[in-house]
Amino acid sequence: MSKLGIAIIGAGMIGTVHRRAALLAGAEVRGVAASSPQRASEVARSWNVPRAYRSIEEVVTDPQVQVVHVCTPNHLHRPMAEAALQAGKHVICEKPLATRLEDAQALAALAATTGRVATVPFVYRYHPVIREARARIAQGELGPLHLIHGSYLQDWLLDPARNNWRVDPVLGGASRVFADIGSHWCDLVEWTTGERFAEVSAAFNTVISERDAISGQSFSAPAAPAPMQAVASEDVAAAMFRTDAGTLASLTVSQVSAGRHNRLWFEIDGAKASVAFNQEEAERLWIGLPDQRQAFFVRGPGAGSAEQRRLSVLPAGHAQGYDHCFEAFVADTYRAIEGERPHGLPSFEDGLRSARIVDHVITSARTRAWTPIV
Ligand code: SOE
Repeated sequence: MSKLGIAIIGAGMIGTVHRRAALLAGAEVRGVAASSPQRASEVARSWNVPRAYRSIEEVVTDPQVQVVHVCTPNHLHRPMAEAALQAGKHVICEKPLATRLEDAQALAALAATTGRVATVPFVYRYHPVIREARARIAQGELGPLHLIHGSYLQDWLLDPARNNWRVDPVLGGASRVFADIGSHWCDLVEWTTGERFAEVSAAFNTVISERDAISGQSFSAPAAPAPMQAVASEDVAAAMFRTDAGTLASLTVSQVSAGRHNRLWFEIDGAKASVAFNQEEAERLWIGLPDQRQAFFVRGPGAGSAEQRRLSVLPAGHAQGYDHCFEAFVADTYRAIEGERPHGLPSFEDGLRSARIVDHVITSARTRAWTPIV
């Protein structure tokens, strides 16, 4: 069988993650588009790929390309994904699917019309122990849920000298920390529990009111001092949810919490047992039991649910992490293109669901009111 040809639009941190995952899944990277034709040429040279695209038209008219990976800043997700779908390509579009709910609705509708495979990398679903937690909850091992709580904390924007396109609402969207990382937590918790958030009460805070000008660097401070810019997106957020089953949930999100680099954490407490997951220690799932008992389920191919074993590509004790999640997600997207139906593959419908939650979180934060998620 011939190799799947792919194009990557956007050559920042996440573009390189997509590239590696695509190569490992057996695809051929036909070309790359970047923030300028010159940058595209530089990246094409260093990736050793045949084409440096100068425009989205060049990407979507390349007959060698079957899948377009959209890895640009958020405001470009809709036009890029739309052009690719209209040209008959399959699409992997970075989250958030779009910066406005209407745009996410349009993309999900278009994907459904074209029938192409269209996925969004909510990749934390691909931690094997997440699959284990989901299977245990589905089998009733936790009993009815009593409470969900957690946080997603980072610190890469703690320093006011750091800035990034995500901070600018025009490029990143009206919400920053919630849309960027709160969205992952919500997707993960809804998917793991099978319950859906039905209403929300949220609050945002911008704790660093001015930052150095955007440097173009993703996760590093600018080399030279630049004039300060006012910040118009939130650094921290808190949200309370009630699910459709009546379970109360609370979430704290931050990009300014010193020492927390990418700590997505949640605990789900049921009538019979609890489970807790920490993305920074994703080799094990904590299980809390009555009568002073606790346990850990350790990731590995030798035990646990079928999905946990499928995604455990290394033996227990040989740590898997973020990259493996991404690789499994991209491989599953390509399997879907071949006609398979991989379990838990996050689609544009899931991207739309996320955009809907973010939209209502923003409304709740603005109005200071409990808001139904409809
Ligand atoms: C930056 O906050 C970021 O790279 C997010 O954009 C990703 O979605 C998350 O997985 C890790 O952090």
